[in-house]
Amino acid sequence: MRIIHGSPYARTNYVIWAMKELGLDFDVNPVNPMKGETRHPDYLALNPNGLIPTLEEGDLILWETMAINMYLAKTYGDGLLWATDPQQEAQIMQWLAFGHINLDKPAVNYLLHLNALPEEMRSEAKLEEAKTDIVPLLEILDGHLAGKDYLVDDRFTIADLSLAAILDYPRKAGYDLAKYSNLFPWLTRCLERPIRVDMNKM
Ligand SMILES: N[C@@H](CCC(=O)N[C@@H](CS)C(=O)NCC(=O)O)C(=O)O
Repeated sequence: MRIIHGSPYARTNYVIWAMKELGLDFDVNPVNPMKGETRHPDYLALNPNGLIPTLEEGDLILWETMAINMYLAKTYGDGLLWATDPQQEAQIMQWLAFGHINLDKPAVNYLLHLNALPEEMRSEAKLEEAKTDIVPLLEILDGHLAGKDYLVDDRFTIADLSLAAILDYPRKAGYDLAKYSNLFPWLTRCLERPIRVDMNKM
């Protein structure tokens, strides 16, 4: 039995997308941070950080989106979402770290503090910080993608999936990504995958 605890509108969607691409069966246990459900003792017993998502797969309890998606891709995505040699594996990990450690915070904060959080929780300073911090990261990605369809090995891997899911937040918030002539077609290519299109309809 595989359960993803979280909300499809939060970072949980990165994991749901990966499981769907891999053709894995799973149930979603809805956990809503806005209702305080991440602070419930039963949830904290699964994830002491009180954050979503958490993956439960048999005896395995795993938190941190990057670790969950690496585990899923590595375990079930041989030659599909994961690497076929150690150098590709290292490059996938490089881009995952870049995405989850560097890009995720300004990308998500841009949406949250622009309009997704309730008005009283929004911060103009955090929005400005996100706007400043995201620019050099988008330039790095755009530069890397020149002449490439995908980040690593010119095929769709968990690195593309994770970074595209991260960038879907500012895209949905109307951030002008179209001016990045390499990044934008790549992002469109990833987000137009049928599974993602279906997810974005929900
Ligand atoms: N580094 C964590 C971040 C998880 C995270 O911040 N999740 C948000 C929702 S997208 C959350 O649970 N927020 C609730 C809170 O901050 O109390 C990961 O990638 O899994």
